[in-house]
Formats: sequence, C-alpha cells, structure tokens
Amino acid sequence: MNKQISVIGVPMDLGQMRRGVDMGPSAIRYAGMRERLEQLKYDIIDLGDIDIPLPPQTGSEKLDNLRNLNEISEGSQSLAEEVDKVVEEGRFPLVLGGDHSIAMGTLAGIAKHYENLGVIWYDAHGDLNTADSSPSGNIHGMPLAVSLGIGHEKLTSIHGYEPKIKPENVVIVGARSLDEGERELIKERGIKVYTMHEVDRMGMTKVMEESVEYLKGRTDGVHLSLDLDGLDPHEAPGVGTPVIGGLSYRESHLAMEMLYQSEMITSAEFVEVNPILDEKNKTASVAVGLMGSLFGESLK
Ligand code: 6HN
Ligand code: MN
Ligand code: MN
Ligand code: MN
Repeated sequence: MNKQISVIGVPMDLGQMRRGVDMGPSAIRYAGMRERLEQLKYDIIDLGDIDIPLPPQTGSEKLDNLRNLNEISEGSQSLAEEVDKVVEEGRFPLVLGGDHSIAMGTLAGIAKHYENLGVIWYDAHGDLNTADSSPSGNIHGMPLAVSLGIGHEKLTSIHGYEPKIKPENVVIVGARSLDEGERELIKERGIKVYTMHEVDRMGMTKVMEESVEYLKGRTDGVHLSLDLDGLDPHEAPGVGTPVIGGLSYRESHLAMEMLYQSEMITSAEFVEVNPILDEKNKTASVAVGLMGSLFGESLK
C-alpha cells in the first residue's frame, strides 16, 4: 500500500434530495480519520474540501431528468483536477463524500493514469442509471454508468475523455436494489455483480477471493468506491437511501482486510455519510473503522 495519502473532501449534496450529506467529510474527519491512519504510519496530507457550486435558484433544476446537471458537472471537473494532481504526485487519493455522484469526478482524475483501472463498487445500489432509466432523476444513481461512458455528454466527458473504465473491470458488491434499466445494463455489458444473495450463499471470504482474483489478472490499479449504504442500515443508519438486508459490519471489515492483503488498491472513496440522518456520528465512525482495516490495521 502506498504510504502517502492525500485526503480530499467533497461537500456535494446535489446528486440527491436529502440535505446534510455535504457534511459527510467533516463528520468523517471528526470521527478520527487522521489519527487512525497516522497510527498506521501513513503520511497524511489533508487538502481540505473542494468548492461545490450552490444548487440552482430557479425552477429548471431537473432538466431532462438530471437534477442539478450543470452544477454537478462543474463540481466534478474541479474534483477530477484535484485528484489528478494527487495521482501525478505519486500519492494515494482518499476522497470523502458527499453523495455518490462524486465518483464521476474521482474516477475522471484517476483513470487517465491507468490502462485498465479496476473498480470495486461496494453499494446496495448499482448506480447504473441514465436519465432514461432513472426513477428519481438523481445523479447519485448514475455515476457508474457515466464512468462507463453511458449518459449525458456533460457528465461522460468530465475531464475531457471517455470512457473512464471498462465494464469487464468492474465488480459490484452488496447489491440489493437494482432498477430495471440497471439490470439490463449489467447483462448487456457483462458486469460482475455479487448481490446479497451471493454474499449469503458464498460468504464474504469467497466473494472477496473471487473479486481479487478476477481483477488481478486484468487491471493495473483498483479503485474502491464504498457507499456506506452497502452496509445494513442498523449498522450504518446515516445514509440517504438505506436498504434493509445489507452487509454487516463484520463482513465489511473482512472485505477491507482482504483488500489490504491483496495489495491491489490504489485509490479509495467513502461516500453517502449523512450526519443529519445519523445516530451520534455512528456511520462516520464506521467509515473510519473500515479505513483502518483497508489500510492495514491488524488484529494481532
Ligand atoms: N446511491 N436507484 C435509485 C435511483 O434513484 O437511481 C437509488 C440510487 C442510490 C444511489 O446510493 O449512491
Ligand atoms: Mn452509491
Ligand atoms: Mn447506494
Ligand atoms: Mn460522448
């Protein structure tokens, strides 16, 4: 694991409709992220939060079933530039959300540095909607599709190139709420998905062993995009779109420990922490605990 980490906060809440997720980066810092990683002997530079535009003031914000399209596109571009610099400097980008729409900017900044960037999408959702398939018009349900080059031009072209990633380099873990259009896209593009059904049947050990094996052969770097709603809402209640029947705290720690041991993770983001919906910063603390495991905290 790269011992030099640069942290970027993204106070983005325009990708969905519940206010408060813009405070996610503060909540995660407050839960002790820096100390936790410094104990593991990482060199941490916290670059602070990037500027995110205000929501539009007029009534035209849901144009073409893409709520806040222009503002999100603009914010994603700033994020991409910031992340790009971090990778350029040879440091590990650790991005704090914010809603999951930020993944478009994160991946835009990272992917140009790799031939075959792999992505582990740890989430209750597929985030594979387009304006046509989206039931909500919320862009946080679209970033994986956008990164594959599918969606509105203002999103797919962020940072001047597309696509960012290839469908065969993606693994989704924890899915249990997929819209019709997302299921079709998964089949059509052959995206690897471990739903909760597979996690229950195979166990997390096997799921992660297979995922690592699958990505190892075909990628030259792997980004972890971890949506806290991948976990069960009992354990991570501070999220805007909770879905019951999720991954446990223990399963998630195991997954992070196995990713650390795989030595394949080259960047990460933790998203959808909403302190207003949380119980005493529990979800932010879970995020920090998972970071501990991802970065090599050992039990012995
Ligand atoms: N997330 N599939 C739903 C939608 O509105 O497109 C939910 C998306 C949730 C997105 O949690 O990052
Ligand atoms: Mn998500
Ligand atoms: Mn989700
Ligand atoms: Mn295009």
